[in-house]
Amino acid sequence: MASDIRNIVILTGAGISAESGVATFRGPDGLWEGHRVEDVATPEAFVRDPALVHKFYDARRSALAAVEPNAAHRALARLDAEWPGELLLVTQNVDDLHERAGSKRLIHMHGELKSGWCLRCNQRSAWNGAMGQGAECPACGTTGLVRPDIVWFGEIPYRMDEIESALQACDLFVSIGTSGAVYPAAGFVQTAHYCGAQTLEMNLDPSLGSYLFDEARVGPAGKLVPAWVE
Ligand code: BJW
Repeated sequence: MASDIRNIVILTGAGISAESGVATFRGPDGLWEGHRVEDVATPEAFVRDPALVHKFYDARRSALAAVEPNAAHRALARLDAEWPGELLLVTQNVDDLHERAGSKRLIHMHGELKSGWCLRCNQRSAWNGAMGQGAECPACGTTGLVRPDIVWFGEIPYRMDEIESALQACDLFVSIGTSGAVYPAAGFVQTAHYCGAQTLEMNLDPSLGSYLFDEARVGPAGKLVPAWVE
């Protein structure tokens, strides 16, 4: 890494977890029982058919138990532990593979599968298996009003102020395994670039926004990320 780099922001998407066996959203296998993610990941879908939405997230939550962090997650955790400057890992993923690999300076901008959000008292709590069946909120005791703590289309992602500040201050912005189809994450490269950062993409295929990066490396994250971190 160039010696003038001190502050790094890394954005990850579904592609970084693909080699762990977690399905991506928009690839050939990107449908869930015939539904597009846009049809199940919206507040309107939850009002229309909460059972379907809970089923979608229950399936994804159960699948988590069978997967492990891969070489790319582990390499980023190593970088986090050893990097002396500022570093922020922003993930769009709702799995917990970055923290299981050991990353600490981490923001889940689209929420977390293992968290529930009570619409009555506004508290977040660890998800328990019965929440989707109308179990009580552990904070206020109300039943049936806990939804998955996931940022759906039309909702504001978490901790945007911190992310924006980090993007404006970084010297290097790295995007890994994301199609660049979903905003605001797809626009981070432009913010970082306008604020003077170098920009690097690592993706299996060039993303929709590849042309915006100073450098785009094409290949699997499990190979590219450890090679970049070393
Ligand atoms: C590999 C690999 C390997 C595979 N190695 N790579 C029109 C224009 C612009 C914006 C909008 C618009 N209409 C609506 C909007 C806004 C909307 C949006 O962006 N819509 C688009 C679809 C157009 N965005 C929102 O609504 C967001 N909120 C918002 O904008 O609020 C307003 C606001 C915000 C901030 C400031 C001010 C105002 C909220 C978006 C919420 C997204 N939610 C989801 C679902 C929840 C999480 C979940 O259930 O898991 O998040 S959608 C889904 O897409 C999920 C993902 O996090 C997100 C991104 O997907 P990702 O990670 O890029 O995955 P894929 O599958 O698309 O791509 C995988 C990539 O990996 C591919 O490129 C592969 O090649 C690659 N790959 N194997 C490396 N081994």
